[in-house]
Amino acid sequence: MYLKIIIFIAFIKFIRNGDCQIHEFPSYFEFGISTSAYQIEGAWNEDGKGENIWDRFTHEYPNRIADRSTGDIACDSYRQWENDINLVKDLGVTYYRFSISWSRLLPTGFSNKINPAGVRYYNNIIDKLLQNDIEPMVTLYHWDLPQPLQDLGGLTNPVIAKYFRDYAIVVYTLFGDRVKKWITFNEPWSICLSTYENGNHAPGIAMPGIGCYLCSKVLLLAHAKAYHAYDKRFRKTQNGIVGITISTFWYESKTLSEKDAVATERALQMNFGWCMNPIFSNKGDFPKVMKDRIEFVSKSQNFSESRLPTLTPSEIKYIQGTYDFLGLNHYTTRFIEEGNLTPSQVPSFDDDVGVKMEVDPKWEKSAAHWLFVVPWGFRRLLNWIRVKYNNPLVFVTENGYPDKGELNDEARIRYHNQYLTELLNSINDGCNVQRYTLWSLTDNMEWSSGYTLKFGLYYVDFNNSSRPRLPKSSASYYKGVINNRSLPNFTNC
Ligand code: PNW
Repeated sequence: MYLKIIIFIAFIKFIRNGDCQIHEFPSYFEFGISTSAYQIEGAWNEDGKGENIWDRFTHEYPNRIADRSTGDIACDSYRQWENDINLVKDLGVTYYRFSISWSRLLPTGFSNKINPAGVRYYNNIIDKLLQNDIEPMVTLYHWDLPQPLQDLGGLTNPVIAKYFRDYAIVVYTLFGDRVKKWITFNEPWSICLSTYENGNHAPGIAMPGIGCYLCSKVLLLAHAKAYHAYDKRFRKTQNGIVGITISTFWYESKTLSEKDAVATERALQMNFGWCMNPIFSNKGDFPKVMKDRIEFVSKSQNFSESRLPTLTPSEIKYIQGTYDFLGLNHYTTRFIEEGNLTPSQVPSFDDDVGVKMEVDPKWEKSAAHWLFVVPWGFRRLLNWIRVKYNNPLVFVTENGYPDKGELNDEARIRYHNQYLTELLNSINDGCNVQRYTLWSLTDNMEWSSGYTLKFGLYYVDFNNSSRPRLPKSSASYYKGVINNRSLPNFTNC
């Protein structure tokens, strides 16, 4: 009889939950919120800060920014940092992901001259966070390269890797007694493509099919140098961890055909795998499919060698394994079909990838032309990473939804609830995801979209010189999730 009751209860549980084991976020799971320096700080030329590539780009080419705006004032967070930390605190998150402005700390980009006001600013933020039991999680490079380093060729010049390491050492030395989670770079794919392929981002250099690949090699070496420097000189005494944040779309094959499946895998490897493989795979190096394809296309375009630089055996070894965690930024999904595989005579990254990308007209749109709401793609991606890369420790470092700034932002709430549902499902699938960081605390300077797209849980009035903040409905939604450690209406395991 006793056994029958147990079987009956188990059966009812099974019907209600399917194969879903948990409805609540596990006790180790943490929620956070993120921002980046250029997007919020303002004070672009104050207290000794040097010029960076976004200062130069927005000043020199106002028409390259949707609303001709700049980050000169942005959210005025350079002044309002204390208020912002109060907003972070109010959400109930356990950590805050923000970035350090390289040129606020080292005005010329070089480590021989440190700006005391910059040191003070980040010390204040870190100390106030810790006083409030919020852990600082710090990104070293969120797109705002010091202009003098760009004048040397930026991330296409290998020497920049050394200057990045020097900058990282200054940062570890100054703040590493209190900061225990470091992210070297935010989104290599965005950095290398937006900067050097299409030139949509500062400094606006369009060198299709060439610049982005040079950038990726320098960036990987810079990351590895910063990682090894931490390992050698700081890990023992500071006891922190160092990772990198890689962003990716999820790509889903449009059909069941073999050729579309191959195209989809190539697209994933040339987006996510590009910098993931060299660091996180057992063998290291750029993905084979990527090397083969670019070599083939380059040769057919009459280049003497592949446009993708080679990583030497010692470079491969130096880069491989330089992570303690994977930072993952994810927003959206595309369907993939095989594209035109006959190379065009004009080199470009898209031509190298050789796929057709599509969206489903039924997918819910957002205010950003690139972002469609496809929550199931998040679960597929997390599981693909689990299988392909030996289930690494994943911190989701960004996930967010853009609108026009509505205070009653129901679409944002829906987006986050659905994406968090899929994240919980992926934990049930066995994925080692331990953190979720929502993008973003406040509305802010959305790069070449200026202030036309808003990702914040807090509204900022950019027409008012004191930049007042107001909580949106999504702020109380997120607070509730954090407080209950579960999702409203979590059903579809
Ligand atoms: C990220 N995509 O960029 C950046 O890290 C943030 O600074 C930015 O504000 C945020 O996402 C929202 O855009 C991305 O096309 C830009 O998939 C584009 C894509 C992904 C991330």
